[in-house]
Amino acid sequence: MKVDVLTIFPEFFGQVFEFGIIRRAKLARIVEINVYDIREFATDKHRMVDDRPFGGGDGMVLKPEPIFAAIESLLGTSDKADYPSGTRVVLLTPQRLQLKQPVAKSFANETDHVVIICGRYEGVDERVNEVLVTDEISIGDYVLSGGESAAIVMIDSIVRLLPGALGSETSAENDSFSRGILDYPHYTRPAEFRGMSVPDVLLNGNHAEIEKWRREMALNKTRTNRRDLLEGDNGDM
Ligand code: 6GU
Repeated sequence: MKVDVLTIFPEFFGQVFEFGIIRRAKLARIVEINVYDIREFATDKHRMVDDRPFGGGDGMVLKPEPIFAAIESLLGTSDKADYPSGTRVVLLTPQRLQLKQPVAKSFANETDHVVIICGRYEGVDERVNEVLVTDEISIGDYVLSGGESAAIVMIDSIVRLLPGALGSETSAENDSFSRGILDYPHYTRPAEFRGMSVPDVLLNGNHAEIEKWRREMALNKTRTNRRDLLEGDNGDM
């Protein structure tokens, strides 16, 4: 999979993709992640990427020209009807579909090229949305200063689902949410720590019992912490 990030703050991404699973996926060539400065695609002499909103109001709006130029340079077209299959152009903005595990899965399973436009300021010129963007995505109901941190969240959630990214010793199947419920509690050594002991069932080597206990604990935790997940409509897709 190739992931291209368009941002006016490329330095923001510094080392974030250089750790753990994402780093390993990059080294294994499971994913390639490129960060592009939108300003590089501005052609006017001041390299302007934003301007005041028509109609008045606070803040600045990201201009369409450099974003169109960037998409044309990356995809060879600026019409989403002509994108190759498996290519999606995401606009990260607080006003849309929330990123949930099924959304991350659909990107991991159905795309091989994702271009992520990081929104900023008061917004992005709507023509970007109309013509270039296939998926508008938010990461949750709170306000961020821009889409950059959301892009990191989204990339992480997708890359760890790519075949081979987690290696053989772990599996995304057991993650919280992958089965629609939370994860069970985990323990490691020491078995006794400051008077707190690990549940006996985990120490007796009976795998069927351990499975059953974990399932019960996961369900209990979900009932207590996230009852909405058990009640069907939790906003997924
Ligand atoms: Cl994707 N962008 C911004 N600016 N704020 C957000 C968000 C995205 N998702 C939640 N809040």
